[in-house]
Amino acid sequence: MLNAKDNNKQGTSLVGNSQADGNRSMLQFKVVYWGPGESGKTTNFIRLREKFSYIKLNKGYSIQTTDGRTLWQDSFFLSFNFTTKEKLYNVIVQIVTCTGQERFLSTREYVLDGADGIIFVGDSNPDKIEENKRSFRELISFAKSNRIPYVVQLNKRDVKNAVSINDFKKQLDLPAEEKYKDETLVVYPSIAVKGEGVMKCFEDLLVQILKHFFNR
Ligand SMILES: Nc1nc2c(ncn2[C@@H]2O[C@H](COP(=O)(O)OP(=O)(O)OP(=O)(O)O)[C@@H](O)[C@H]2O)c(=O)[nH]1
Ligand SMILES: [Mg+2]
Repeated sequence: MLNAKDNNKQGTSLVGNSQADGNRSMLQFKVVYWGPGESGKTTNFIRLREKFSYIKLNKGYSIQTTDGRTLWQDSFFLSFNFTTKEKLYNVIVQIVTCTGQERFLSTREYVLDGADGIIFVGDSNPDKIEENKRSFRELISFAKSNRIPYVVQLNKRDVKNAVSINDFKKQLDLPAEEKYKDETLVVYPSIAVKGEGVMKCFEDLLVQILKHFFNR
């Protein structure tokens, strides 16, 4: 939930509302789920869409191959009110996932275009280490050069022999600490199939996007 705890922490308020109002300023952001093939990007997307059903603007769509892999992208929009410094904004967020399949690399560049924030979804399977590293390098080169906020999620924490969070951090060259100075996690553990960890990661990224926007 976009809840009171986060609101107080940031001195802001987020209230679900899909009614656009001509008197408010409108802001639009795009959040992209990025990561290696079959790490769980579409599963995150589906869980998020369920949890946000009360502020969803449209049903969204998924473009998949016949075996359920993302061919192009999944996409839906949500809308909520956001107050900061006593000014009210109507915020629209487009949430998209890109395909993890390397043969469709060119479509990923299109999906990333215009991104305001990125969630990297890593895979806990020990045989996915190299794919995690390769995909994360791609993301870093894009996000750093465009100064886009991103968060790192380590999904499939339920699998047998899951890589430890510390090893995953070493492989991706991430800080060993649990949290950054702003209290956000260096790695967000998740089990997207059960919906665990999906919301927290998304909300923390959203707060970073808003801070990045208002502090420019
Ligand atoms: N065990 C386990 N399986 C998961 C989890 N999240 C997703 N999966 C499974 O992983 C497979 C791939 O999930 P998707 O969400 O389609 O992965 P994706 O990253 O969108 O894949 P591409 O679009 O092909 O890149 C599916 O069979 C999911 O059910 C999880 O937390 N744990
Ligand atoms: Mg997918």
